[in-house]
Amino acid sequence: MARLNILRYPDPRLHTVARPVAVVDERIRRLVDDMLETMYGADGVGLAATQVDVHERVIVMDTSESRDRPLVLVNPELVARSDEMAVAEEGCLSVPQIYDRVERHARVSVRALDRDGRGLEFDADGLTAVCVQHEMDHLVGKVFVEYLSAFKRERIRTKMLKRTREEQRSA
Ligand code: GNR
Ligand code: NI
Repeated sequence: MARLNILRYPDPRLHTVARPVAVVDERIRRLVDDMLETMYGADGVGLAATQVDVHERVIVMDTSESRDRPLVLVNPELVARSDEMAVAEEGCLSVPQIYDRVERHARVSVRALDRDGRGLEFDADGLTAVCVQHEMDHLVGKVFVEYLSAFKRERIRTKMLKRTREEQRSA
């Protein structure tokens, strides 16, 4: 397994639309394992392949307190969404140290393939529902800051560029 580099906003590659996985083979399983190591290593609750510059529909998540319940979603689809919406504070490994409130469906029903290519279906609420929607946005090239006002987004973009520049200077 290996830890992968996570793209950082405003990297234009974060806006790539991922394509469906044709077969869940050894290559996909290796990607999944590397993504899990990367997610756990970065203390994240989720990671989309887009964030590691692989543009295929693969997500890993773990919203458990104990961090021992990995969830692998290949070709995820939302088969139902609640009318009820909920606002929660979100962060993103591609936009470190930025947190803001985003409104999403309170509950979703998810259909996907697992790490072995078997079908799975489940209902999610709370952080899991937030996380599934956040990760599925990444797969269509959308980052959570795009839900914020243009003013906030510009401020975040500037802050991130400045931080990356400073890090390069001190490296
Ligand atoms: O680690 C993460 N935490 C988080 C918190 C609230 C809402 C969404 C998330 S996802 C994020 C990891 C990440 O960037 N996934 O794409
Ligand atoms: Ni994210």
